[in-house]
Amino acid sequence: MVELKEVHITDIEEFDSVDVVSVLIADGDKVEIDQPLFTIESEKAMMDFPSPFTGVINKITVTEGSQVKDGDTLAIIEVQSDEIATSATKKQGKDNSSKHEQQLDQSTDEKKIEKYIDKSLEAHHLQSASIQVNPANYASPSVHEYARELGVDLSHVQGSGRQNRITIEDVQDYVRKNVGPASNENLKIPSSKRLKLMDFSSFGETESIELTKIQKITAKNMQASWQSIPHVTHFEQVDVTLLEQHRKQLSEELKNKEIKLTPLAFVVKAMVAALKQYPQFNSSLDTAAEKLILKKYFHIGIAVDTPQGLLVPVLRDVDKKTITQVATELVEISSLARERKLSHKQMSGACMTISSLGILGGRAFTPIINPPEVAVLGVSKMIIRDKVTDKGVEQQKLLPLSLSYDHRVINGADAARFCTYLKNVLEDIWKLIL
Ligand code: CAO
Repeated sequence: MVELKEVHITDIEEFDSVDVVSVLIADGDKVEIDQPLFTIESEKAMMDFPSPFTGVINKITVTEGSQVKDGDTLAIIEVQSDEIATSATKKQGKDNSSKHEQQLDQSTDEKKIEKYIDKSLEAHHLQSASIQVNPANYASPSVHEYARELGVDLSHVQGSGRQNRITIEDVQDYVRKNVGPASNENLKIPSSKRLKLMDFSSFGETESIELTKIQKITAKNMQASWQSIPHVTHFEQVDVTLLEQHRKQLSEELKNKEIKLTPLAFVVKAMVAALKQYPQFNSSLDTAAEKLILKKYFHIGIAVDTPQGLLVPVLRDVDKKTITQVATELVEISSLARERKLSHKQMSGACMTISSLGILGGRAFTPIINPPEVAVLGVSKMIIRDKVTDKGVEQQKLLPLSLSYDHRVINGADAARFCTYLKNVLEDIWKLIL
């Protein structure tokens, strides 16, 4: 006997909805249990959604581009009754093993760290709220539309809904407080304050391009960071002539193992040494509780340039890894980022981020802090110059570093000390081994 079984989307973590990016099946297709049916996209990650049954696709209830919520039906599958029992047994087995994995997982420090990070993020939101900026800006499309009509920037509105979601009432409340008593007239924000772009086509040909999801999220996060954190950038140049000689030599030896060793692996390790020396750089500011949360773990975020936009995967426990392990993982995480295969977990929990434009050029830049971190290190292209020494003219390689820091947590002297330490370690790489 054949039964019609609905395929529901579940476990979409903390997201309200996710997008169906591609439909991998068609009506009438035979599918196996665990075979990918759809590719779905949450905030910054894409993942395959597997079939819970073996059977034949009776109906697909979503299309590419659909937004789905937890519990929504994605498809209907014709399943033979005996297959239902098999699927249930397989699923039960899988559930048991995943429960077991979960239990194991929960016992690891990782779980504790994740909770800790969530708390830090919450703290960051609170901290931002205290200066009247809401970086999360969570609101339904209708609230966004309403705010747009009134010319209200939602990043300044404090949400009172579930998980600080902004409601229509919050927008009205904001307008009342900031514009005066409510009346139809004074609810209107002067048109000069509305962000309406002019029609550029009057000057010449134009093209309107839809932003990718990653670009939209990055824009929102970067704006929130820039508006809520007082940034200062400290510049330094490191003589990496010896380090480069050593790296080239090591690279040759590692070629057989297909390990690509770039200067970045050394910078990552050196930065962790500096974080240990100056713990305030490995912290998050909780302004609501007026506390600084110091982290005792060393996870480093790496900004990766991908065709869809900027992603920041995280190298975990760098203090416990060798330079070759870091180099190997750098290649792995940047490939995963470019293939959009990173999980939410692989992009969370960074203590401090490195943004390397080494291959692209530039003398220096001012990277933006990735909250709730308090500092970010920018790396620019090495400068090669001639240096006169006792032995004659020698080639010197200088690596430009740009450290942006949160001036509420770190002062200029701290930044100078941090960079000097980083410079000393990179100029005398034996310190990395010690
Ligand atoms: N100076 C000169 N050469 C450098 C260098 C530097 N600072 N850093 C790296 N290189 C060289 C490497 O040695 C390698 O050359 P060889 O193969 O001859 O050794 C080459 O440049 C390529 O390096 P890479 O970019 O593949 O690897 P990486 O480890 O240096 O960086 C990654 C990896 C993922 C960080 C990088 O590819 C990337 O995406 N960078 C962009 C980050 C970004 O967009 N930041 C901006 C954020 S704000 O908008």
